[in-house]
Amino acid sequence: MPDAHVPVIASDAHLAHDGLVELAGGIEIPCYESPARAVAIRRALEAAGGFAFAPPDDHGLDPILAVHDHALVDLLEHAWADGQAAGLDPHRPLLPDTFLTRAYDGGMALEALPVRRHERLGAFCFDTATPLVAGSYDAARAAVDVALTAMQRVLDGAGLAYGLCRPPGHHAARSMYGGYCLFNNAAIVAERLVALGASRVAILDVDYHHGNGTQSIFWERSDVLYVSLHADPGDAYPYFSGAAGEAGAGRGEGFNRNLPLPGGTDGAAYATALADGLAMIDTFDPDAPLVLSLGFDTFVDDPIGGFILRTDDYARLGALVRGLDRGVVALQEGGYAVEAIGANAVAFLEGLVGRRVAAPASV
Ligand code: OKP
Ligand code: ZN
Repeated sequence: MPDAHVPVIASDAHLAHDGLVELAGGIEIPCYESPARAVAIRRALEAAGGFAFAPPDDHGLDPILAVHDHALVDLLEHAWADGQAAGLDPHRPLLPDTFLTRAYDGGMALEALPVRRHERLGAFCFDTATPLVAGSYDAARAAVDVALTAMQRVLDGAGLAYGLCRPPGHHAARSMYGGYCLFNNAAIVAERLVALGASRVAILDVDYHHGNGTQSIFWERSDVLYVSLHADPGDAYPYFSGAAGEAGAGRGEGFNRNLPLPGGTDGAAYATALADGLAMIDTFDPDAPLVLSLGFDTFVDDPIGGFILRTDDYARLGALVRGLDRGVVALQEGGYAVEAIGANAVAFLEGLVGRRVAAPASV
């Protein structure tokens, strides 16, 4: 092995964030975003070797409050207990049923919203796929700590660190959760890098879905470039953002770059688009490590994705990102083919660090 072991930051707090069900198209189905995903990734990295696991350090609330409204944090912290105090079934997750959409003219002031926070959910949540249970808040806090600890490893000199975040983050906006995401791990890391002195931070998002939360958080910012490859929102979740023309506003105009791709996109077409995205980042010339929102729901067998990437493709994509020749804070986002997600993570990270993927001894 030419390289030192890659730091992998992981916490077991995610195990208690087990929402059991999501509502998809009005149907109650088992959560795609399950503890088994992170367990599978961890096992595969352990089996592959070359990865050094460590728990996260506690970074406190301040980095979260630099990105998210206090009201969202408060909601996620207390909605479960408020619901329990009101007599809700402890074996059923919280899912909002009434949504404060922008068509709701004359929306109530925060102070006027229901006092019991489980009755406020729909003012902060945009879909029915994101159940909350007793352990959700602690898991979300731990995922942020995982991300910030991975960031710190790279600042301390590791060329690459991987944060095994769960829940994922890229759909979470300043005052909105959803899309399986509670806090925006990648955005919190980017904002923290700025707070530590960076003047140009790039976020590259290769999850299958558009990171509407990350886009909106940095929409008017020129110091954080958001580049996202994702399924065309014309026929893919999250439907209402991710078009190529969404470029940012004000000082942020030009610093949001969406690269929507059609259903059926394969590894070769994806690599071409990724090279375009990497060129944008190279031109931007970040003065901080790259923040990588890393999803594997572009995989051919992903149950909710429509691309056809294969495990070998991820090694190639990782190698492409390696070509940027910058430090990388890789943070786990989506990927729901649990049987393959471990191999896909190993392939990508091996490519990213410049190691062969499971090369036979004879080669
Ligand atoms: C989270 B991440 C489409 C239902 C989509 C939510 C998907 C959240 C994806 N019919 N449900 O970006 O992987
Ligand atoms: Zn996704």
